[in-house]
Amino acid sequence: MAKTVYILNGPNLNLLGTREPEKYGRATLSDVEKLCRATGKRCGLAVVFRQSNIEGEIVNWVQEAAANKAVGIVLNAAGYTTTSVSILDALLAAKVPTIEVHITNIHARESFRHNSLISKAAKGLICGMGIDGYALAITGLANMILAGATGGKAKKRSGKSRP
Ligand code: CA2
Repeated sequence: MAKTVYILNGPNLNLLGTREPEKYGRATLSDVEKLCRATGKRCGLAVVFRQSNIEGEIVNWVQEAAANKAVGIVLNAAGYTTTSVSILDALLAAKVPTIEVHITNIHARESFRHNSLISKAAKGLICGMGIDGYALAITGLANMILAGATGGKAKKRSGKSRP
């Protein structure tokens, strides 16, 4: 069975492509999902893609990812990034390698966006690369899994080029 990555999106990301395109671009959340599915396929990973405006739902999905032995989580916690101790605690308990993603460069924006609580539980952080950040995160997780750097056993490459 294919290894699975969970792609979790926080509040207001359902509005992508419909408002503030100068900040977040013109791609919709459905475009992001397509990009993640295509990238997952290229990397041999199954993709679970979700968005919620509700903090507890994101906590439940992090727990679900751990229960289902997901090999990784790509998380854009959006506005919960700087406030949610509950999502942080869920990630710390889940111990699933997590890449934090932000479409914009949070460090070039208002200072209240700088202090991510999520980063304390993240293996990596990608920000400012637009929606390509999601594809980079999935590819990075796939490479980490191949290299055995996520806590699992090292795997031999198939001889094909890197995903
Ligand atoms: O850059 C990112 O991906 C953010 O996580 C986006 C969050 C923001 O609070 C973070 O500081 C950085 C906001 C998501 C809201 O998304 C919208 C998309 C289109 C229109 C309005 C909001």
